This record gives sequence, C-alpha cells and structure tokens, in this order.
Amino acid sequence: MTERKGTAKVDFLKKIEKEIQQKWKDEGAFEVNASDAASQKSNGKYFATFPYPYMNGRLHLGHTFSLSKCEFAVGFQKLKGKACLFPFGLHCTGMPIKACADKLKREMELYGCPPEFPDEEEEEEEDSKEEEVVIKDKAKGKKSKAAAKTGSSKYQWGIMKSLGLSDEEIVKFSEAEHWLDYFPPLAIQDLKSMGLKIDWRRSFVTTDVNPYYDSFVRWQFLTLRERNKIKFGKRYTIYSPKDGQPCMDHDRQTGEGVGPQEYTLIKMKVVEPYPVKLSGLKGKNIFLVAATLRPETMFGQTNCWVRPDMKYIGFETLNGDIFICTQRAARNMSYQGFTKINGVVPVVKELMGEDILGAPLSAPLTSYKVIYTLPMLTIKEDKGTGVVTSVPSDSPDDIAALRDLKKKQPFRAKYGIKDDMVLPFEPVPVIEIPGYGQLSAPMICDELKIQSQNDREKLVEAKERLYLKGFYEGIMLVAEFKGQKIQDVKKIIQKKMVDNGEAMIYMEPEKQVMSRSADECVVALCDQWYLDYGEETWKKQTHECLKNLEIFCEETRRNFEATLDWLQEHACSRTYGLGTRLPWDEQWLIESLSDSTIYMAFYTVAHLLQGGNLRGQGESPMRIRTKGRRTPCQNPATRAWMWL
Ligand code: A2H
Repeated sequence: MTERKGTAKVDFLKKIEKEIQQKWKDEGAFEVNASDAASQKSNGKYFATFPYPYMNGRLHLGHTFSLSKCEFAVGFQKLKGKACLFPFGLHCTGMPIKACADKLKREMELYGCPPEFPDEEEEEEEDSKEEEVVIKDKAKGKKSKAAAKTGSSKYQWGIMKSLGLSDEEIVKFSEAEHWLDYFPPLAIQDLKSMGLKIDWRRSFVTTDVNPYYDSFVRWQFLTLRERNKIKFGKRYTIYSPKDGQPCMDHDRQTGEGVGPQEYTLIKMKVVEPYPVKLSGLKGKNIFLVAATLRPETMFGQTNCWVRPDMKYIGFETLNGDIFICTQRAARNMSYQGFTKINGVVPVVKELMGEDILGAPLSAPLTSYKVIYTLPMLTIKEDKGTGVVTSVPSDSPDDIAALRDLKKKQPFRAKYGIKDDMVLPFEPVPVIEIPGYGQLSAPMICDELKIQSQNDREKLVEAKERLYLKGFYEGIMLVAEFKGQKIQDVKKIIQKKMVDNGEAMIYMEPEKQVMSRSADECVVALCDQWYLDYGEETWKKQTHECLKNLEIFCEETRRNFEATLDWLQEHACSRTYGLGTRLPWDEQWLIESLSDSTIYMAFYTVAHLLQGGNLRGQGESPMRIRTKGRRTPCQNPATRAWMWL
C-alpha cells in the first residue's frame, strides 16, 4: 500500500466549512420573510426553485449537478443585495415508493424473513404467474433454494441490502410510510453538508401524510374543477395491466413520451372452405384482422399477408365473432372493449401463420370478391396485429412481396399456395400521385430497382418518398371519392367501414412502453378524470402567459410552445400509489405530475403552516389548522382559503 498523503489541509478546510455552516444555521442566514425589514429594504427579490426530488432513495450526483444552477444563481443574487428565497420540497407522490414497499411485502410473504430466494428457473416461472392472460400453464420447474442475492438483484430485498441496510431495517420498508420517514432527512442532511443556501423552514413532504400539502392540492383540484378544467370519461391511455392503472411518463421504465397510435382494423372474413386448423370453429364468423394506417386504399386490396413462422391466436370477441391476430394485439384489444371481460382474452385457437395460408377471405371495399391469405416474411411481431392487408398499388412492401410470389413458383409451392390465389391478382389503381401516376408503388419499386421484399433499405426509401407526397397531393380515383384529396377522405372512408361493421378502431402504443413495475403497457380505454389541457381557450391563455415570461434562451421558449401544442387530455386520477385523494371522488388518487404543478406557491406560506415540521405534524405558528377531508367548503368566496 502506498503511504497516504497528509490530510491536514483538507481537514482544516472541512473544519472551517462546518463552523461556517453552523454559523449560518444559528443565524438563520437563509431564512427570509416577506415582512422582514431586511427584505423590505433589499435591492429586489429573487426566488429559485428546484423540481422537488423523489424520495425513493438517496440523492445522487445528477441532483448535485442540476442543483448547482439554483445554488450559484442564489449566491450571486444575494451578493447583489437581493432578498433571496431558495426553498426545497420533497416529493413522495405516485407509484414507485408504494410499488417497492408492496414488492418487499410480497417477497417476505413468499420467501420468509429474511427471505431465501429461489433460483433463476423458478424466478421465470414466478414472473409468468403475474401475466393476466395466460394461454397455457407453463411446465412446473424444479424447485431449489439459493441464497438471497444482493447488488444487481431483481428482488427488492437485495436492492435494500445493497444500500447497506440491516435485515431489521429492511423489514420496516415494507410500509410505504417508512420511506417518507427515512429518505427525506437523509436528503436534507446531504444538502446541508453541501452548504446550500436553503430556507429549510419551508420544506415539506407531499401526499396525505402531510395534512397541509394534502389540503393545498385538494384546493387546487377543486378550483380546477370549478373552472371546468377537469372532465370525466372514457379515454385511450397508455396503461399497465399489472399496475391496474394508467402509466404516464413518470411511471415508465422505457417509452417516455410515447402515446397511443391509432390503426384502422380491417375485418377480413374467412369464407368456406375453412383451413383444416379452423374447421373446429365451423358456424362461427372468423375474421383475420389487419391493422392499417391507410383505410382509403382498401379499394385496392388483392390479398392478405401473414407470417408463416409467427404465432397467432383466435379469440372470441364481444358478439361471439372470432378474431385472428397476435397475442400481443389481442391483449391490447381486450382493454379496448373488444372482449366480454375487460383485460381477459378468451383464446379459442392457437396457430402458426402457415396454418392459415391459402385461406379465402372476403374483405371490405375491394373489387375482388375473394382474396387469399399469403406469406410475407418481413411482418414484425411487435407492430399491429401481425396480419397485414395487401394493397400493391400503393404499398411498396406489398408489391414487392406479391411480385416475389408471382415470379417464383417454388416460393408458392413451398407454402402450398396455388397459382390461382396469386396470378390473377393485379394492382388496382386507387390513388393518383403527381409524378408517380396511378400505380405509385409498382412505379417506385421499378425506379429503385427493388428486387424482393428483402430489399429493406430501398423499401424504406420508397415508402418515405411516397408517403408525404401521397398524403398531401394524392387524389382518389374510385367510387364517390373520385377527384378528392386523400387528406380529406381518409377519416370519411374509415368511418364508413366502421359504421358498416367492416372495420374497427384499434390502438396500441406507438413504441414499446415498459412500466417501472416491468410490465409491457397496452392502450386501454379507461374511465378517468383528466385535465383538459387541449381545450382551446385554456391553451390560448397559456400561450399568452408564456409571451410575458422572461426566458433566457429561445430554445426553451420553443420547447414550451411545442409542449403546449402537443398537450391534450392528461389523465390525472390513479387507483394505486401515494398522494392526495380527489376531493369529490375519493376512490381516486391525484397522480404525481398533477400535484406538482403549482407547489412553488406553497413555499410562500409553508413555514407559517407547518412550523418547520416536514410532515406538517407540529403546531402551526399561526395556529392554522387544516379542514377534514370530507367537509368541503361550500362558499366559493372563501374557497380560496378552504385549504387553510
Ligand atoms: B399499411 P407503421 Cl397502401 N409488420 O396498410 C409489418 N408491416 C405492418 C405490420 C407488421 N406487423 N402491421 C401493419 N403493417 C403495415 C396499407 C398500406 C400501408 C399502404 C401503404 C403503406 C402502408 C396496406 N398494406 O404502410 O410502422 C401496414 O400496411 C406504410 C408503413 O405502424 C400498415 O399500414 O407506420 C403499416 O405497415 C403500419 O406501419
């Protein structure tokens, strides 16, 4: 070992640091009051806030970096003689704390205390039990015991252990409230030792453990409701089946900013003779359901694509019809009112794509009376339904795959596809795109010399070139829509098919979203309270406010504007987690982004209410008490103060 260098200098500096920090504390150097003479005489005021950090762990270097901006600004402004206020709250609302506490509780129930965890094999089996749609029972794995893991453990117990906690201490964390006792003081201790210029009297924890903050948020929501900003209804939301509630950005492991993507689900009816694999379903209406973004092209369908080596299921829908698609898509549909019981997929058949190749179908709008189910090898498992309707006139992928089948007899033979299922089917002109004529997809594939469905890069380029031009300049060639622009008829054609029972609206996440509880999210049609951020007058007011805001760089302003344009309805009610209950419907909790929008105002009075007690349990210096939850103030004139 090398000799340790002398630490006298550092020790000396640290000693000074501690002494000065003590002096600041004794003198209340960073405690500012609006009424103080010093504040009155000051050279102006300055207020800094840092987004209150989440209390499911210790603070880390990332916090330090972000905090430094507030800290330096406050120090600088103080030197300029301003009365500076830098308060600091601690956020506990939402799912993560409760989810970790519940996970710990469950581990202790299953594996004892301290727990003895099973090996990997059994872990997988354990996971599968949590799936709400189980197609088949997995074979039972052999059980064996292994020691509790630590460090990168997937068990909550192991994670707590890696924080250096003893077994006795860990047990306490199975109650969510303990997290609120444990982490906030540590955060404060760390920030104090950094010497931040904070008025600690104004700190608080959120959720209903703090009656003052709870009351403040109830007042906020009652006011929003009074002003008609909160509505109730069924809305498409990214949703975690495991958590049993919407999964917003805050609650996600991956998929930040991902929203629902709408598809038109085209019902392609299987006609007799049924493939052998479906013969047991005789008498039922069976549909292959294809997800498309282009309902206006359905006049040109020539066939349907499935992937021979991919798994599909048949499941029973609300009216008894059978839909065939991937399990993943069926799971989404089951949360959108497609099935009898919400979230349950009644599987009646499991099959491979190759089992239904050659099946004859009747599809809406197309001029071909019967079209056939054919193989496409590039279908993705994680998009749409795994069933793709084929419109070779307008889709480069479709014409490339159709040409493959037409050109290569052995390819047809390999999958048992008869010539008359393929050869008679020619692309049908549906849309004219200036520069690309009436059969734009075949034309662009010729132009780019696309040889097969496997020419991935060229096909991407072909799609990009056609897509925007088609949308803005494409003109319909068929039926009553002749001469009209695509953008004008897309929705009308979709509605026409939906009204005729030939299509449905189907939603799924634009990209995969994983919740923090490690669940793949779906799009669900949920009853919920939502903040109507998309409402025009509210949006306009907010844009006006933004104009008057001093912002130091243009990019930030543009980001604000883009967000305002993008914000629509924001689900603000939850069933699981920590937080304040909706005052008029107490089965719901207010979610964590919604209770953290105006809390900076709370700092201005927090110390007068809480007297420096983080949880608002002490005596209020102004003897102000909160009202009980169930006694809403009826007088709107005093409503503004009802939370006091
Ligand atoms: B489109 P996005 Cl005319 N794997 O419908 C591969 N492709 C799939 C798929 C899957 N699992 N599920 C759907 N698709 C196709 C019509 C159409 C489409 C035309 C022109 C372009 C076009 C007829 N086929 O898509 O990645 C479906 O084909 C261009 C991309 O979610 C669906 O719309 O944007 C589209 O891809 C959805 O792809």
